[in-house]
Amino acid sequence: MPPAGVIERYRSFLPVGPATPVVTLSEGSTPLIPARRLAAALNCELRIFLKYEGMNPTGSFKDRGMTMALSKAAEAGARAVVCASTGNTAASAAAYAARAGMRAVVLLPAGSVALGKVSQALAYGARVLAVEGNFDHALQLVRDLCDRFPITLVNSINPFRIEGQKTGAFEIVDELGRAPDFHFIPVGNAGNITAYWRGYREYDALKTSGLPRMMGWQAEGAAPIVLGRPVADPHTLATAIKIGNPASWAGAVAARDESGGHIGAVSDDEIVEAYKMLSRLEGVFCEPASAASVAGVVRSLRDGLFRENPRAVVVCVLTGHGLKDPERAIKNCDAIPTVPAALEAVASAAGVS
Ligand code: AN7
Repeated sequence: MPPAGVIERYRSFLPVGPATPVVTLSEGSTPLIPARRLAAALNCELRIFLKYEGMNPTGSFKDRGMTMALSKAAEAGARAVVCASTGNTAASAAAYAARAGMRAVVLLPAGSVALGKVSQALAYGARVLAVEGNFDHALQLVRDLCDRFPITLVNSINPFRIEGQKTGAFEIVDELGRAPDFHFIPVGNAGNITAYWRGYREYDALKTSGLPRMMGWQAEGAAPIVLGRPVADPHTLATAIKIGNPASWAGAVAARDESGGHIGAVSDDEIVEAYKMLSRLEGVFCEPASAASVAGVVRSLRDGLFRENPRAVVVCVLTGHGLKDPERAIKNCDAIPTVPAALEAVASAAGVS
């Protein structure tokens, strides 16, 4: 059993000392699941693995960064933290702040956050504010707030967030025994692709574990890095990555260019298709934004990316749990038939009679 929490598991790689109070919920050590039925359905021989980050304590990868951000905030004597969020950062910040005995303030773009995430932020006791604007507006407000008032920013522009999140790459290499050939990952504010690339590089420098090509995926309606300019009014049903001006833009471009990778865009239809395949073929339920990584694999197969290496090792990061966005799951399916409480009716409706 690895030690509980990413700070203890990877302490020597992280900027913590003996005096740092470790604020943890035993995050990390998430499953790396082989996806053979998915590969078969895609008619390919790729060795696809799903890094199921929905299995973190608040249901997303944000917990890896938040254990670091809140531990360092506690070490510095902070009393309150704040973030702007499409939802998962808010849920995670609220949980780790509760754990640390601190106040959390979270700014959400009004009407654009999935239900599960809102319910979490409220349940963990954060001060939740709905901003009449999009994520990019909310992030600017949070930056200004932190310039003026004594409150610690825990968005991924906080460098400790990226430090914590790089542990995802360590776990993948520890489990595979080497880096994958390709690393597919959704891109929103671009902190996570920056973090994974840093993690792979640090491990490679120490263990010559190799480096993957970093394959980042944005939603077509929110693809500033692909377009090469900010998007003023981003839109996508994958609300987690509905971001028009990513804070870690430069980090994402560096990861792409240094690794010989690619950042592309997939449509909402492609995202939903991948989302359905994951749950129906593999029993792995992720939120729509997470499925952008797998939609990226489908697109890359079509574009012939794997022609030279059809049996490549491919990791897809599934960043958030499907239960984050129950409304989307239900919208994608037929209505549930209501039946009389009678055997014949049930057998007939079940399709077994
Ligand atoms: C499920 O919570 O930006 O590229 O405010 O929730 O590191 O931003 C969430 C982002 C991918 C993109 N998948 O990661 C927020 C927020 C899920 C996410 C991303 C997010 P980054």
